[in-house]
Amino acid sequence: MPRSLLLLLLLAACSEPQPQQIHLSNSSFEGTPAAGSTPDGWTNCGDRGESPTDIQPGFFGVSLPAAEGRTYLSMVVRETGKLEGLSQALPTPMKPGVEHSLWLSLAQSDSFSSPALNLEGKLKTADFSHSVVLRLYGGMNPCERRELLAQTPVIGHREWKPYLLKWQPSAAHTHLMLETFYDTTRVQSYNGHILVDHLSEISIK
Ligand SMILES: [Ca+2]
Repeated sequence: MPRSLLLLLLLAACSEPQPQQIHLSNSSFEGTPAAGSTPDGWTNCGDRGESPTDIQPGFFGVSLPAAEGRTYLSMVVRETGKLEGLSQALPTPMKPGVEHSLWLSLAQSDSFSSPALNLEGKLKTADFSHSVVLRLYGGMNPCERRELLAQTPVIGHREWKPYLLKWQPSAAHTHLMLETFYDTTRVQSYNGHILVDHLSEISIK
């Protein structure tokens, strides 16, 4: 083989386009609206003994139309310290040390009341209208919080707004997890919620 042809073949191999996007499964959380239901494509990461996230609208006083498609996710934090989350395996791993970004739509419902175990262990209707944040984690297994990748601001607005999250993973994570967390400016744990819809693909620079 002539050396010039070999060089061309080598250059072509080196310039083979690498995947620059990671597509998520059911990134718009479409499904049949139901309380305590995990959308197709996602794995529930909530604590045992607590109900999973909800497919909205239509439950606990949530009536906001979807930001995209027909349905979306509601996730809570509980005064008992319990969080809600879900995860999925990525079709290709993240790239360590490279900037990743993802858009998503976030909102809060005017009202959100749900039966919940209180600090005394009794089941009572509780007010979950307080604001929370959403965290993104990377991991090598379902529901693994190996690395905190990004966190949203505290979400208190009642209409959908787009947010861009950016991170540089330290490892080639194979799983992405979403989980609620408290507004850490509040002193005590509390009941709160967030509405989540329309995740984009993960873009890699
Ligand atoms: Ca949707």
